[in-house]
Amino acid sequence: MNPEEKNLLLAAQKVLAENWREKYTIPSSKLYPHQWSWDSAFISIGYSRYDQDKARKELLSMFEGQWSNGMLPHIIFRAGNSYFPGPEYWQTELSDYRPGLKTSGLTQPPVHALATWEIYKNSSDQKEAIGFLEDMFPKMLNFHRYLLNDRDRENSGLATIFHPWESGLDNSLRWDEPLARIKVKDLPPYEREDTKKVKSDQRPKDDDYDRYVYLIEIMKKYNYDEDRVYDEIPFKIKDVVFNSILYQSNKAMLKMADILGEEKKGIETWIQRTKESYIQYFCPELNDNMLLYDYDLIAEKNIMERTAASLMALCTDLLSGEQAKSLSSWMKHSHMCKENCTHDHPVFTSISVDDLMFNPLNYWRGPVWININWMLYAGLKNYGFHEDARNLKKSMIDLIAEHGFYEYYNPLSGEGLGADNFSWTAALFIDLMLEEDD
Ligand code: 2M8
Repeated sequence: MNPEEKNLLLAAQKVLAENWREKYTIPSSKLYPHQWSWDSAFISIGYSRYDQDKARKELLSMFEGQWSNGMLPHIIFRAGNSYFPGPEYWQTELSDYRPGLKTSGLTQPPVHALATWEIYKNSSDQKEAIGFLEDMFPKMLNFHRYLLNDRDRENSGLATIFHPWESGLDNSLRWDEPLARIKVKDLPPYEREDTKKVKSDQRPKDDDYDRYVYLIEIMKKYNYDEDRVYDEIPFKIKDVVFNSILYQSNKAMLKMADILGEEKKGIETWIQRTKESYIQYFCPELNDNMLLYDYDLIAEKNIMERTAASLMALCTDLLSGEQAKSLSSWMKHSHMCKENCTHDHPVFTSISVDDLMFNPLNYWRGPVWININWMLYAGLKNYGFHEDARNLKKSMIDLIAEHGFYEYYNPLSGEGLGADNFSWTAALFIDLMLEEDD
């Protein structure tokens, strides 16, 4: 590593050190002062490269918020800092399943088993690593059981999300149509905190927030009872990103079960079920490019928006070599890449730059996100597209080196947007810098 790279690595570690709070890491002090679920998983992957203790604490502390029905909430409210909606708004005491800690009442993509596997692989102390697997395995099994039972009435091996926040890609173009159908009634007054801290043209619209809040009102009305919410909530999606991650996480669970000598049958059944439904739900007419589209259970149709989510099959092992090749060549020549952008970074945008709805500044509606690119990078490597993977890695590193550790980036200028000193950007940067080259 040259001195410049060393400095960058130290800068990334400094971001994490500043955001570390005894046993967990906040995503960013400016906007997100609590502990978020999939953030914690990505962050722990970064730590696993240089501080195993923090990596383990990060994930274990996240599971302190797990509900007794297995649900892992998307936020644990740790400190008294201002964020809307805060614990007093969620009122999770309405649920019989809530834990002792204050949490939100919905979940986020299950990246945790993938992260646990990375921590295990990167550990140099075999005994500690196994002890960690032993601690994590039952917790994650409960979480996945919740997702594939309570959240899969269709028995499809694909979990249903009830809220855009559960996708992690909050105001993605994919949710416009399902949200537009929702008629908001009797909304209690509320005040947004986010737009006091970040320019509003980089954040979701007020109309979207009304719907986010309204969906929580429905969950509260039914005391967070999964069955009743499943019946009543007007947003029910089989999300392609969420389920690609869940499938790969189950594969990681199988490897852990092997090491721990745990029963594998249940996990194998889930995997088999997902395998049988994945293409049928997400890729109804076998298209040459293998692009994927979420399935809207209420409208009973796919959401035909081309976004980074359409590429996520690459992060699973569900494609044949041929299918992966056509998806990757579509990626290479598509408007996701820099060919059509004016700057030097061939990183993937959250939606196509030539989509009419593309907005280079607004959150999940155009900007570049490092976690998405990092997952696509892993996918390219797994399918053997090493040169493409190397190029993508270099571009991510260059983008961050030039512009800093931001939440997201303007794909046309590279400018950092949203929150600064953003933890998962720093953590995944560390992972890229410290991984061994193929
Ligand atoms: C963003 O979401 C939160 C709500 O969960 C928000 O906008 O307030 C998303 O980018 C989400 O994926 C992420 O986990 C969270 C914290 O970084 O911020």
